[in-house]
Amino acid sequence: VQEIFLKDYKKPSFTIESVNLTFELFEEETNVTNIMKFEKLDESADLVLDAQELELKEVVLDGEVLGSDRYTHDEETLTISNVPQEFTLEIRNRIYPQKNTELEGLYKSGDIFCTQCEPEGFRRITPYLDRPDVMSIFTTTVIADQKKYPILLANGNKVHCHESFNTRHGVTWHDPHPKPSYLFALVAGDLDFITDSFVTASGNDVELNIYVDKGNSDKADHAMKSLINAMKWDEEKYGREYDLDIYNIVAVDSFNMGAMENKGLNIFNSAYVLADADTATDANFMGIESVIAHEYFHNWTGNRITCRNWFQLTLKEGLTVFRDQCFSADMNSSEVQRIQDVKALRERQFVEDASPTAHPIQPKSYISMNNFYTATVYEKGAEVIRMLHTLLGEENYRKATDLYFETFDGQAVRTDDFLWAMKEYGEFDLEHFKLWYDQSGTPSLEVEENYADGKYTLTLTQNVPNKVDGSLQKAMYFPLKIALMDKTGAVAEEKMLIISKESESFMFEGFEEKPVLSINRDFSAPVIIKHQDVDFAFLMQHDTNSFTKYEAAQEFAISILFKLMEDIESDISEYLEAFGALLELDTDLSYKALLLELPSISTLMQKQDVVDFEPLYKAKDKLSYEVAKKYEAKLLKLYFQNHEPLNSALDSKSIAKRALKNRVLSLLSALESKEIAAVAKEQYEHSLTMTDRITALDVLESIDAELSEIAFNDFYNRYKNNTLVMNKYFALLAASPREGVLDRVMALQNDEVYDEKVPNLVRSLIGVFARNYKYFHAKDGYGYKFLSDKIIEIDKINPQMASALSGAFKIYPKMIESNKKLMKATLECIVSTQGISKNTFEIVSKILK
Ligand code: BAL
Ligand code: ZN
Repeated sequence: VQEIFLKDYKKPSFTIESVNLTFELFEEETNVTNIMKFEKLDESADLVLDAQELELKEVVLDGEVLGSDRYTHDEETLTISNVPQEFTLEIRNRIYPQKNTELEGLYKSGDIFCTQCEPEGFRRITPYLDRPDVMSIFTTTVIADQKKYPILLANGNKVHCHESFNTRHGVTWHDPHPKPSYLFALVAGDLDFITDSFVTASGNDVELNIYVDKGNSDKADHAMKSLINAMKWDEEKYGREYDLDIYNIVAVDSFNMGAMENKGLNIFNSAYVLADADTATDANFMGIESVIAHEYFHNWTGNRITCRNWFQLTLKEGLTVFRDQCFSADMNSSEVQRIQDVKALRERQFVEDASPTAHPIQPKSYISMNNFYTATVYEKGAEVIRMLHTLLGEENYRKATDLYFETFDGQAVRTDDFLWAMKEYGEFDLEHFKLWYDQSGTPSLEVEENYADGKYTLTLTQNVPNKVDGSLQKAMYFPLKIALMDKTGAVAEEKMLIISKESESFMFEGFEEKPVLSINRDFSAPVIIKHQDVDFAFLMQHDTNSFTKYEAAQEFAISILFKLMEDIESDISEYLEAFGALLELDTDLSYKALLLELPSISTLMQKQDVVDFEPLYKAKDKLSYEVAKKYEAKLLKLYFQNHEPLNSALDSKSIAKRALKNRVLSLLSALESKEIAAVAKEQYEHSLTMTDRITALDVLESIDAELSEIAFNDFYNRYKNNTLVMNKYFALLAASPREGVLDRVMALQNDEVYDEKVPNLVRSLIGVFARNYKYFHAKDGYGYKFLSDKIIEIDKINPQMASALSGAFKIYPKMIESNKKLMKATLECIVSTQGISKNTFEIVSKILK
């Protein structure tokens, strides 16, 4: 396997002025004709085109058919020597989309032809300089059977419908914007669609279409509404307008990612398009809003300005995630959005950053680029942009992004170029800040407080963990928002500190008594705060920052859970009192739902030096039970106050009520009582929303096997023809807390709905099981054995899916010895498998190192 290094980057030796593609789609094969106009930039260079799994038919250079002695074609490339300064190359090749189970390049999702080219799928379609810094103008003609594929789409604007001949028809699309091949897209199918329009700030009329499987067009309205909101938001917040006459979105069921921002033709995993109250949860609706916006925002941050090489991925992903997070915050509750973003960061990225696959947001090398679409590049990347936003302030940040867009439009650039624009309007140490792009691991910040004679001194000591290879890393540069409060909770001082040294002290004067510290407000930096002797109960009640208030509630519970791990009979009355105060809090209901959530097992696991799940579950079960027992009556009252089974509206108040009511029901499930089971049963049977039904099923599954089985059977019969809902069915059962889950997961693989070739289903059943720590990490090792067998099997079908599943083993070095031993054996079995993909090899071999 070959490792690619950032330091080896070389500019392309050729440019491609234009590309003219013709696709003739058939049931067995697809014929591709690719006419490219080249210009040579480097006199001595051979033309080396990327080409994978292509059946080459003909190569024609400036009208002359080349004999096979004029080029070499191996597994990865097509090389032609002695090419002139300027020339036209026409290549004909054949591909087999119907056999493409990797879902990269051109493939079939059900009856729909579709593409996925990022990062390196285009080379599986036709020979090309398949790298993001080669940008060209694409014209694409798609020809297919008229009846089976009435809809034919590609990037850009539709320029020509060809007259049908026999049973076939064709359409030509032209994209006037130069783009790299990874943004190429094609779709052919018999699809329903909804249409709308948007008038840009400059008065251009844009046609908006969302294409879906037959019969699903009534589920695309929320996606359309989200698209229109995103278009408006980007004009207002960033001054960015859309630049084509048409914007198409197509939903497909088999897709490796969430969605893809192809120019003018986004292709989406149907999970991020289709929704109605009966089949989608409130969280699904939010997810759709955010992913639709994310892909739309890429039009400027990704497409107009793209990445010079794949090491720059966070240039477009970190920035676009930050943009979609801000959009969602503006559309919904900003305080809830921030907490949820941080929760997701910690559950996915902090875990990755503490694992053998930790890498900087700008990695220095890769074996398979597919493995670097990570929480680090995306979510930590977004936190880095957020810190820049904090350092510059809203106004200067806008000036800096305007400068970035003006300067680099139409180019393939580096994160350094973005940072240059930020620095033009910001007063900060750019060189020092850049460490965020080069170093891995989550920094922690130890807090020490001193108070004497009216003076308060805050000493902060930074610790950046060593790199994966053991080498030392330097202290980082970041903004840290703090506040000092008096005993009534009034803020005496609110400040943004700049942290840049390994250890530094900040002094504040004029206090009559020791102030209370609220630190890392809004989670201004993606660091771990280590602070002893904190009065969490006070902060839970009085902190004026919604994030740090939430944080105090979590940290208090975490400290109590660790106390319970030491002694299950520990006194927890202080915590219970504080929890009781939260119940009384008069605040936004969706925020309250978050405040009442007990820490997840994953959160607790991250605080253990050596991970053992058994005591974590035991402690959490105990705390959950004590909370539910003490506050049963109050929780039930809160439940019924907010339970509106016949309300399926999507306004923020209705969503918040459902969030709170369902949180309360989940808390009450710890009682495992007949009464709560009856409440859940009632909710399952009579609520109109999927949000309510999902929680009810989850609760029944944890309390009452018999009632659960009845409800799950009902659910299955009701939704077995809806794959998106069946994903939920599989996921709920795979996450079950009940004994015997592995056997049930194994049996579910034989269900007629389950299909190992559909990534959503694999993620729901196998992926979710691998996060069911109690059973995945079972002491008999069967969980590990099951997953590794699946990885080896799925690797042959879809290496990207297999390497994603391998991520569940990242925790290996931190596990207790007995589990580690079992894990090691299964991991070794994976890497030594004959023909294992480079994707899976890269992840598993890093874990084993
Ligand atoms: N570019 C891959 C999918 C996404 O991040 O939007
Ligand atoms: Zn993206």
